[in-house]
Amino acid sequence: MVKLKVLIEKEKLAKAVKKGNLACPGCNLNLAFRHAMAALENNAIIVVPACCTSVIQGFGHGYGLNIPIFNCAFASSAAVASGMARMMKRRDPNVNIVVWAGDGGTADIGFATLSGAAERDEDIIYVMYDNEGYQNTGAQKSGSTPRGAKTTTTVTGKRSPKKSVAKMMVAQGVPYVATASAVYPLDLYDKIYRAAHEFKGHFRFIQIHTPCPPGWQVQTQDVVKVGKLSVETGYWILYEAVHGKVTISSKSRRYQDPAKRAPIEEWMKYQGRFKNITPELVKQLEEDIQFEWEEILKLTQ
Ligand SMILES: Cc1ncc(C[n+]2csc(CCOP(=O)(O)OP(=O)(O)O)c2C)c(N)n1
Ligand code: SF4
Ligand SMILES: [Mg+2]
Repeated sequence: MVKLKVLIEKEKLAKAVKKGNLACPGCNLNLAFRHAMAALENNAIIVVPACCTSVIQGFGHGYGLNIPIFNCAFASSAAVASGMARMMKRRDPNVNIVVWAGDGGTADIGFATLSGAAERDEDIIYVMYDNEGYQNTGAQKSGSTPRGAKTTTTVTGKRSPKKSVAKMMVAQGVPYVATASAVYPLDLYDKIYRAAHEFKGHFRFIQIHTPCPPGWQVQTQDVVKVGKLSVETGYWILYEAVHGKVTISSKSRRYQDPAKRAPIEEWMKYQGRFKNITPELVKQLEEDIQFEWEEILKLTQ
């Protein structure tokens, strides 16, 4: 695993995220972007559909991210990146073409182009940063919102489970799939680095969990704790899959045993989106977690 000192040095060199940009205080997406660009050594062109990142990047003198960005229509990210990757193959094949899209733009609106680009094995790294809702437009529910969470479109709590996009990519046979979290930067760095260096030339998919203070109604000072509890409760599983074979990452390994997981209530108590959740929905959410573990563990064999 990369050393913290190296990550800090590389972030200083990359300077991908400018100080005082338009992200909310405590935004984990902003952190994830910084860590990811350090791993890519800024050798990338980023394709961004409408999402919080397109706000954070700003425009004109307010430009908040220090890297070439191409903004595209919501559903088209993976198609736009496919064209770009093919052109760059002729001009400068070493450049990484990276989609950086939200969960709404990936699990829902951009899923068709994502699946198409994966099937064609385009030379793209597709990053889905997962803040579990359409946060830029005021916290609506997405396919990636967990069961029980209140959003402005699920006012009594979402009734269906979180869509498992990374697992769908594994099922599609994508050469390299990984899940990561903004609050485990070294693990995140390693996965982006590996995607860029070991699997260049192929389609790669990385889903990064990025807790969002306003959308999840979490106090800024608690956001890292909530990110860690996402892993410690077993809710968010960190893993890598190479050509369909899953390896559970070290930070998640012990939580395959349900007895070692932190209680889900401990995670929910910091988040206003779970306020007054019914005991029935809590139970169903716990069942969702166990189901996901069983599904992922089957892929390790
Ligand atoms: C075709 C289209 N539909 C809707 C919108 C409005 N819109 C802009 S950003 C956004 C939310 C995006 O959610 P997500 O992809 O999860 O990114 P986040 O805002 O959470 O970062 C929506 C609905 C749009 N720009 N284009
Ligand atoms: S709404 Fe959430 S993801 Fe968007 S900028 Fe604010 S903290 Fe970041
Ligand atoms: Mg989102």
